[in-house]
Amino acid sequence: VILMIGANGQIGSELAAALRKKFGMENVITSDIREPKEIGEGEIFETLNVLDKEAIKALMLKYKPTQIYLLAAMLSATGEQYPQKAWDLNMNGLLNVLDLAVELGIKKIFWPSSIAVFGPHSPKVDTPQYCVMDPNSIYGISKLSGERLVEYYHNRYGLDIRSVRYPGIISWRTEPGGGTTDYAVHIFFEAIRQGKYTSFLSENTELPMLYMDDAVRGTIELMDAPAEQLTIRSSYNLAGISFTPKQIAEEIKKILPNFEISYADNDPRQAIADSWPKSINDDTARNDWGWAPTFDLAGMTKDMLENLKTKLK
Ligand code: VAH
Repeated sequence: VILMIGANGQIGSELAAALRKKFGMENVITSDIREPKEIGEGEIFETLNVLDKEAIKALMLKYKPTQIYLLAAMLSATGEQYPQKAWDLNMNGLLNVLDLAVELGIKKIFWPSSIAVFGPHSPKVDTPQYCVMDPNSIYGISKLSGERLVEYYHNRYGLDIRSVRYPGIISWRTEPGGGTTDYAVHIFFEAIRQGKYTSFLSENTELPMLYMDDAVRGTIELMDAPAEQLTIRSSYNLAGISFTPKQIAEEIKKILPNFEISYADNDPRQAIADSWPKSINDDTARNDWGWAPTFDLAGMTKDMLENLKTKLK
């Protein structure tokens, strides 16, 4: 039985669908701070505040999960508006889950980190698994601290915690909230809705991204890998496609020739994006558990626009 905490977000909602398909509806309990718009037939959902340790414990005793997926967090852009709340949610939510997992003997946990753990002095290109990491967003600081915590709880208490440093994730099923990389999602929604988009990141801002289908598959492949193969217990670098707003706009124009992009300047998210790498080296994930992305920029663009044409009709 899997308990997912923070299951209504951009990644959680699609991970939940994939896990239900793999393990059966009755074996996936989703939870989040508020009810989702709709709960599908046979789906089990519980409202849960990850900062309420007693409430988490009650759900764990009720459903006796053997795996926890902790997706609840405040992302980078929103975090800069409410840094104390972001730290509280991202760190104390994680600590609640880790301590309860030790107390109740729940071994397997998935917790996402992010390329936001890298900072201005980290290598910008082909950023390695280990390097200087001086994140300067509260989100990145909380994710770097979280990586140190999950590795400690693995070494000290034997928890089988697994983690990946997600790049910006691109998807069409759920509109994301509060991310710096979300321009790369909004651009597709606006290309269909308006035929134009004003990017809050400058045209040459190159960032590491990953298509949701690859992110979900990679996450499940990591969780399925034999524990003895895993050499990283902080969080694995994961790479997909690196591109700029200009490059993705060009790709969209190949399908929607009349699409127009413009650029807003001095958006606060630009400084966050400028502190992050342009591209990531994921050799360790490839060597340890066979990771490989499948979508390139053209394939992702085609899939996004096809699905959004239907969804936004
Ligand atoms: C964000 N989408 O923008 C998230 C992610 C690497 C980016 O952490 O905050």
